[in-house]
Amino acid sequence: MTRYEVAKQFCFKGEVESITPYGEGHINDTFLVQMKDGEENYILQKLNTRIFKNFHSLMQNIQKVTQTLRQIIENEGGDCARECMTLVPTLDGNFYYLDGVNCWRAYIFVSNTVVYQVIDSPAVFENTGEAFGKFIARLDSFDANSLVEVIPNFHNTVDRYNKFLDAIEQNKSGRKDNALEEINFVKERKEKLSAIVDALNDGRIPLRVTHNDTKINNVLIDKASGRAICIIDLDTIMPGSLLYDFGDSIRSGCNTALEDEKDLSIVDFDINLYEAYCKGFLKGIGDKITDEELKMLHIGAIIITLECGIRFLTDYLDGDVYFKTEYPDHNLVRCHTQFKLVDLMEKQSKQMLDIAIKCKNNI
Ligand code: ADP
Ligand code: GN1
Ligand code: MG
Repeated sequence: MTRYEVAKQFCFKGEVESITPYGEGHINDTFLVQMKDGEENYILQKLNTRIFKNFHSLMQNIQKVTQTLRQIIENEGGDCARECMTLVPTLDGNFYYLDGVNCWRAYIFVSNTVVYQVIDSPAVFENTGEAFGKFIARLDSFDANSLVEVIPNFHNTVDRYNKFLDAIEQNKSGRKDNALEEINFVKERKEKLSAIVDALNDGRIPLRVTHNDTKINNVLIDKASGRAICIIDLDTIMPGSLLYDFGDSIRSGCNTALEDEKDLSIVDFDINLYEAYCKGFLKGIGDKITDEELKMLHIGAIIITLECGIRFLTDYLDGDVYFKTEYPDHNLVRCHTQFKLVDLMEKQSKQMLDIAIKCKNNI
């Protein structure tokens, strides 16, 4: 079915003017649905069902979480229409539409917002941190068992490492020899990779309801105020660790260049932005963070960046079957930026720990 035919299946107000590809996500196909006569616009998404096989449970997760968030935001006197994602039902009253091949869903488009691919403003990043911290705090008493783990082992770095070893072994793309240095970079860090998995298994840090994909283009920033108002891309909300959520924003936001920048000389780790995010995140999460989590925040940033690099490298070895790519070496280029960031963060890890503790003490 065409996207125009699919759009007719949703309860959109007014008449469709155009439906055009939108955003820079690596997973789903996203479209902006513009309506005629100034009616509000919509986001229409074709879910990547190769990755999200259990789309029914995924959509149930989103429904449950957005319902809870809406209630909390309302109680706090916030503006639900802009601060929470609103699913649009189909004509049959469902929250997704199956066209025989694909699974589609729609959200109200939150207007007058912007997403950043690179952040240069500490104020915006501090605010982003506050929004993500608050997100976790708001879901603190949400029953994690009521959520389905839509991608099992999503941030299980031990499992990621084993899949990476399999990919080397199988060398499906035949490109292994182009990536020997990168492969070594990962192998040298094998021992470090399991720190969060171990801490969760030992009960040193809690399993929580987390977002799991907190990169900076998954939060909408209000154009007028510069405030991070709405957290989006809720596909991976699952039980997880706060350290990955903190870390993924740092991975994406403290990078001075794009995730797929080819010129590594402009890829740097901005420690001032790190401090700004810490401040905001710790304010947003308040007393919900434990001492052990606080002491491991910098480890979260390093491990998730390493994990992301490993995932890009694994996909390169597998022949680009997971992430959307625009040219043959795209995944390898992405892997390089991540490994450069890992190297830079490792060298500044003591400073990163000190900053987190200082920010917590200053709240
Ligand atoms: P993916 O899973 O592929 O990353 P996202 O859900 O993150 O897809 O959407 C891709 C992009 O579409 C986002 O980065 C954002 O720019 C835009 N977007 C998504 N939902 C909305 C919304 N409700 N209002 C405004 N923009 C949105
Ligand atoms: C994907 O969907 P998107 O583009 O926000 C990926 C994340 C990665 C990220 C790397 C479901 O995020 O896990 O960290 O790319 N999402 C999924 O940019 O795998
Ligand atoms: Mg996204």
